[in-house]
Amino acid sequence: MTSPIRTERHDDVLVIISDNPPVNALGQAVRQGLKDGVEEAMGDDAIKAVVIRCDGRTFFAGADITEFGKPPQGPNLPETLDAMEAGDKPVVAAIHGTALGGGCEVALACHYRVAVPSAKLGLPEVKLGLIPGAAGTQRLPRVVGVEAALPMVVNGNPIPAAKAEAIGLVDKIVGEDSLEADAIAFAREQIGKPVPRSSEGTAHEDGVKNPDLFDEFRARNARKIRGFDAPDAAVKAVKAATERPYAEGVKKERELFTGLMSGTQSAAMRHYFFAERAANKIDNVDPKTPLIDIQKVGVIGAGTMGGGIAMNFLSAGIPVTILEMKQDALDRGTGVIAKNYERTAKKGRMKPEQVEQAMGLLNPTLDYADLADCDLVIEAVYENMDVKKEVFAKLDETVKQGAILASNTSYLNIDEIAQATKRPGYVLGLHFFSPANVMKLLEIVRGAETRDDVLLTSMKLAKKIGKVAVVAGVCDGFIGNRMLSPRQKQANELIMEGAKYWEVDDVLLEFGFPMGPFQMADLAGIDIGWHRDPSKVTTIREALCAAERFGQKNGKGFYDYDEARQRTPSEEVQAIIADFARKEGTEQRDISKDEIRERLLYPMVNEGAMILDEGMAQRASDIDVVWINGYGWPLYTGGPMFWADTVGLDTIVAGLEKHGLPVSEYLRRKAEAGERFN
Ligand code: 3H9
Repeated sequence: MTSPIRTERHDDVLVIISDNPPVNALGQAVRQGLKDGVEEAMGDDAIKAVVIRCDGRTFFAGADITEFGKPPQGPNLPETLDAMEAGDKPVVAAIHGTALGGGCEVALACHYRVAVPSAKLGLPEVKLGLIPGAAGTQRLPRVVGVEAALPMVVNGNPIPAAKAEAIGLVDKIVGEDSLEADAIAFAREQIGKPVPRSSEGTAHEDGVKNPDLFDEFRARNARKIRGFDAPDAAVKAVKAATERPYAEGVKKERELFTGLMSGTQSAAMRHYFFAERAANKIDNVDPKTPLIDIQKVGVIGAGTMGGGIAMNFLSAGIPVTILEMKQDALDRGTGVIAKNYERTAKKGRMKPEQVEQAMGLLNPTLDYADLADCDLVIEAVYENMDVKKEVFAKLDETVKQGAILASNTSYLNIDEIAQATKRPGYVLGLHFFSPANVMKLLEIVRGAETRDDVLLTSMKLAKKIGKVAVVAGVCDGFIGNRMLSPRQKQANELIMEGAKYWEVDDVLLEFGFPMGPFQMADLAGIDIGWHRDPSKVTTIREALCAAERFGQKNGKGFYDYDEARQRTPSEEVQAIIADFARKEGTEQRDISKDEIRERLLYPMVNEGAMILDEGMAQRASDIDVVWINGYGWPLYTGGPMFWADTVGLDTIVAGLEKHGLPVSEYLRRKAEAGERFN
């Protein structure tokens, strides 16, 4: 097999080039080639300097994740990089694209780094449940200081070249189209000078002088990193750089890295990495199918959902015509959009001119005729089949042929909606999650007749507006809400049987969800859909409304809220629940946290199994992507189906049986065969 690494001589400079598509991951052959290239340079007196660069779309984007978990094959990255740094001939990293993880560590082991303006550098290992493992946590703080290194290592977000230059990670920004020539010239300028070695840098002394930096950073990021093991290890590793000599720090990094690599969190997060990419692929659809050009989008309904949906496109520079029935609703809707943008600008996440640009692309209207030239129209009106059918029939008449008509319904039958038009092939579901301008998930619901180009175009568009899209089949609640339903049912039954509602919430919080069902109800408003008659009380929710407990909005719902919105369980509510149980003849008993967890989560796995069996999700990992992005399922468990694999499907089946809950044939079969979902 030919090596992905080649060398080219430019007089006294040796250029080592990697060509390992798609992202120049540092697999075994690349590491071997790099090692050989460095040896070639060091052993040749005619070579005075070295440049390392990559062909294709990016500098090394990190270690090859597909090698993780397999027996290691030498040479390993740390030893390759140590040999490179140890030499006296200047080595220059010439960076374009994204120098990530191990790739950033290659750059750090080089004596110098030059980058094109569009390049990005980062250590995203925490997003895979890891920390850098080739001395990145020890070299980086010695180059840029602890204060600049901590967010890079602990949060894992890449930084642009200009910022990298500002903190001293990049020595020079070079021409976007002249990277190699500029890097060779730069390398030549360094010949004869003593080489700066990152491992000998002193910038980390900011953390030696002020060790409080670490605790302060932890406190500032507490919410973001709750439950994750890797960020904590990342802080420890950077701290080691300030407390120990370099070689000792590297040892500490290795120990932490190895611990994480063998743990379940990293396995789960690596699973998620590939799951998100797999979700992009649609079975039985030729990826080369020509796409429909989307220049202009229409949105029906300027309420919370419609407004949020519109913002996605406006922010991506796509004009939106938004339609309402009445002028005041239209004005209210556009006002909310403007306010949301202003708030974002105030937080510094958008420039005023960007707000102006986005708002300039918004065209509010009361007239269906204004939607005629849209390429895609998304309906976000009231969840009622008759209303939706009426809207789609009208859209079919007004909007040009060849345009896509989508419904944002969260559970209604897309095929039935499509039949209201004469173009069912152009109809599909685009199910956004609230707040639609923030939440990453988009369920793309494929109707029986949805055309391949309509589906592929929607997938591509989702990526353009920054969404993570998953294809779902037509069934009640699609993937996400369909699985939420058995959890909600259990939550309600548990509190009737004696579990405290705050314990139900706490079990999910402890599991890693941002909130439980009763906190969620308080946040959304208990009175949603209430008939407003306090004398008619047939459910716990109605009883809460009758007692004027409407949720967070009036300071009391399931919980009592103080001014800082801190929740305290309410005795009044507990009495209401107990009263209901008595009236229904349900005997209340103590229920353990284990039982609560099993009864909430196992039925979801069972529903997920049925979704798979019916072909409503293309693959188990798609279900994981839905729940992680749309419902706060903790990423570090890999999603419901991956988590079920780690628990063991036989344990899930036994748990369901123990609690008298249904077990689908598919789940039982898989458990009996000792199989996994993923
Ligand atoms: C590390 O470095 C640990 C070290 O510290 C330890 C050393 C001892 N490996 O995302 P895309 C595949 S940990 C293998 O669609 P984009 C990806 O699966 C690593 N494969 O493209 C996909 O395959 P497919 C730290 C990889 O342009 C294809 O490449 N590095 C890797 O939207 C295209 O990917 C990271 O965490 C990899 N490292 O985004 C960076 N990376 O076509 C991870 C990608 O079959 N990567 N693939 O579906 C990324 O963030 C993005 O891929 C990147 C490109 C920004 C590079």
